Amino acid sequence: MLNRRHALQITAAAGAAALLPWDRLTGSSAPAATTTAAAAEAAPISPFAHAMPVPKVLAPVSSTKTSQLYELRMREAQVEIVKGLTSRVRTYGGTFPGPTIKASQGREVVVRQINELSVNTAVHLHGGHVRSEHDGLPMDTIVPGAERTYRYPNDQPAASLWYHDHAHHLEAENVYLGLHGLYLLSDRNERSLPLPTGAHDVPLVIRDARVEADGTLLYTRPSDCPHMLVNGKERPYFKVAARKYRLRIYNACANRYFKLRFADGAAFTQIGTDGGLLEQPVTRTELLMLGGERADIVVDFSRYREGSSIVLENTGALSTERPEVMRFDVGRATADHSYVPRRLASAPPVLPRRTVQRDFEIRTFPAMTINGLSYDPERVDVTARLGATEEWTIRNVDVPAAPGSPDFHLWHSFHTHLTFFRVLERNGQRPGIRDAGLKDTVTLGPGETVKIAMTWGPFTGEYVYHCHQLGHSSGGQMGRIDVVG
Ligand SMILES: [Cu+2]
Repeated sequence: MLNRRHALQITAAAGAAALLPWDRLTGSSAPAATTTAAAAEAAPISPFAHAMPVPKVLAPVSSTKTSQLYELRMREAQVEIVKGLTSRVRTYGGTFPGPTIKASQGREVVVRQINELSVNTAVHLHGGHVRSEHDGLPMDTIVPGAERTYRYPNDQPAASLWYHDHAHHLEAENVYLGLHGLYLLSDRNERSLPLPTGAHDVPLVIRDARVEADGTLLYTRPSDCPHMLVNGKERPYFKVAARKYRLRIYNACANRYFKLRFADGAAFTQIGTDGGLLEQPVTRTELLMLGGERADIVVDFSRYREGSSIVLENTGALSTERPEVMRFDVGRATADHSYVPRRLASAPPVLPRRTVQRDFEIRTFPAMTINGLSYDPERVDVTARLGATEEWTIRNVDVPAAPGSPDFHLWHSFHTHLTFFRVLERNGQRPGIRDAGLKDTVTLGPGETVKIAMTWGPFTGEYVYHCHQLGHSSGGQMGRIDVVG
């Protein structure tokens, strides 16, 4: 039933659309690269024209037993996203997405970031437990021509992390235009498991885009982004052997969710989430993921005949969009001694008593706010004690869109810096598989409520929590938390 409140909301959605941050940004601060073509026409879509690349692994400049030093220059580059077109993008080190940093638990990673772009940047290690001054806070920016050295202690278990831009009001556009890369942290436990490794451990960085007919990568609203990129290429194909693969899936979209499934409905095994390996694997057929979330899965392609193809599709695509995300082309069977063990990691420690309860209301209309407030870096929204375990109830008060109309802007993905959390409840019920394990980003559909719990630490200092629909965080859907001793 379309009730009055609902109808008003739709009207508000139409009227407020001009105020949404992707509009503001494309109109004002966007560089020539994104504004020269006035959103004329998107490049035509011809799926499976590219082989999917795997982002290259960055070599350290120097390393010792306890530390590795890396260097990255943030600069513009020309890349081919849609076959035959050249797009200007913002990169870490000239590649789109950036190079992968491989880290090990117990060995510090130091990254010297040099900003050769014409915009402010700040580098955040998403899911990394790092000191405040190395967290890439929105106001802790690297101005054009400057540099900054970030230190990551890697004092946490194996997890599929990523580094990306976080500069105040600019993160959505900066990430969209290319400022993101993977950070794969391993540990002794993970290395001891019989999971697929090496060439059979493949990241899939999935995101939408709008590439204009002249090649311009245009930052705009997600419903105007018909292209779907995996590892920087529009709807690629990937040749696999008929064996098991570990696929680390990232939703790196600035502003949309997807619902991923194999076109034949085939089941796969989820082994990890944001915070690393699950205690035990689970069988799934679909992944609902919003910006910032990761899912680590194992897929057995030996079930397919040599020469067959299987499409990964997004059933969350708009009806005007193509659902294909990428295609796996299955080759011959090879020896495969990998398997998914019944136990992957030890159970996370039991949460101590929750001493503090907090409530958060997150909304898109009339403005991008949390508890009615837009982010102000000078205002402390939450003060938490180091070591305190807190319970946060987060409500998405936006109501569903009319059936069939785009609703990406009404979803929120709540992300905390510094520490992982556990989802205790979703809409008053025990959480399901998609909320299992340690999380740093939790998805809220319109009208949904989640209850999460976390222990604040291991460091004191200033941090943030925010919606990881980056258009929303850029628009103010973010709060400041100070952890005090
Ligand atoms: Cu949001």
